[in-house]
Amino acid sequence: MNGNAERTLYTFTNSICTQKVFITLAEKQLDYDMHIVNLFNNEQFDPEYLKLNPKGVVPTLVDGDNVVIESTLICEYLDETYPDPPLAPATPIGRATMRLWSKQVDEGIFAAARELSFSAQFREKLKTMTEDQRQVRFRNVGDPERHAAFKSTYEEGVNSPFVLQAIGNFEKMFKLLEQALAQSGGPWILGDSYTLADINLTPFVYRVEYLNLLDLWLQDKPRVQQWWAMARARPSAVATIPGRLAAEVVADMTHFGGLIRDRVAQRRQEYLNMMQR
Ligand SMILES: N[C@@H](CCC(=O)N[C@@H](CS)C(=O)NCC(=O)O)C(=O)O
Repeated sequence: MNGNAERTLYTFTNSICTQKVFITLAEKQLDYDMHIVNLFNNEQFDPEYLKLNPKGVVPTLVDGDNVVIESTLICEYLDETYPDPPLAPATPIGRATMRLWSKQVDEGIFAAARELSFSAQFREKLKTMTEDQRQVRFRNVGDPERHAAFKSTYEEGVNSPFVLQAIGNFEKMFKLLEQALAQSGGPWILGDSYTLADINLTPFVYRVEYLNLLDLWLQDKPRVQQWWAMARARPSAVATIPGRLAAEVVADMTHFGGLIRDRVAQRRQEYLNMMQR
């Protein structure tokens, strides 16, 4: 990073979607400035910011004249614009396989990590707000499904049906990951090369690890364990995830995740029983 980069990344502390963009930028050794959009102060709904990102979310990348939103698309944009080192397979089928992983993140794993984080931690933060502040926060969650999840995880915590769905999404993803690694032969998801498939998953696996929950899913998955030992230690990931998180942020995730751990384990069993029928 430097103060005069041609690139600006709009983000917020511990934004899980931005972390994959951070890793991609680090792999490519690209400089950028960071602009903090304070989500707790509703800065994502500032009309000037909404001109860049009409969804009112982070991250947003401004690269010269180009404005790119959606973390998966930002990573692909960076890979195509700055091809060295390549982070996507050379063949169409390889890229389609890689994108199945980003789709899985965008269609389930992101929401799953969000629901677990909300029910463990952000719920506690919401409880410290005044009723008026809370209502503003609820009103500002633009999308009806997100609004329902937000309200439900606030009111019911881990007992929310959205949390059962989250647990199921992680269950399915880790099972598929074990199979994919067996098929590719590893060490990375698609085989020999580290790609956006690995990058896309890394922040979400870090999040469940920080929440003290990862071993619930990894205990019977030796290939995923090996993959994770390498993915979490990749210098680009170390520098941009643990390297950027303040000690108290990590301590909070570990503490609040630890409080829901037993109940998450019970609900995981509930999910497994339900799926056996
Ligand atoms: N699919 C989007 C999701 C973006 C997203 O929801 N970002 C979160 C932070 S990780 C956010 O900005 N939330 C705004 C809010 O909580 O109001 C992406 O991958 O960029």
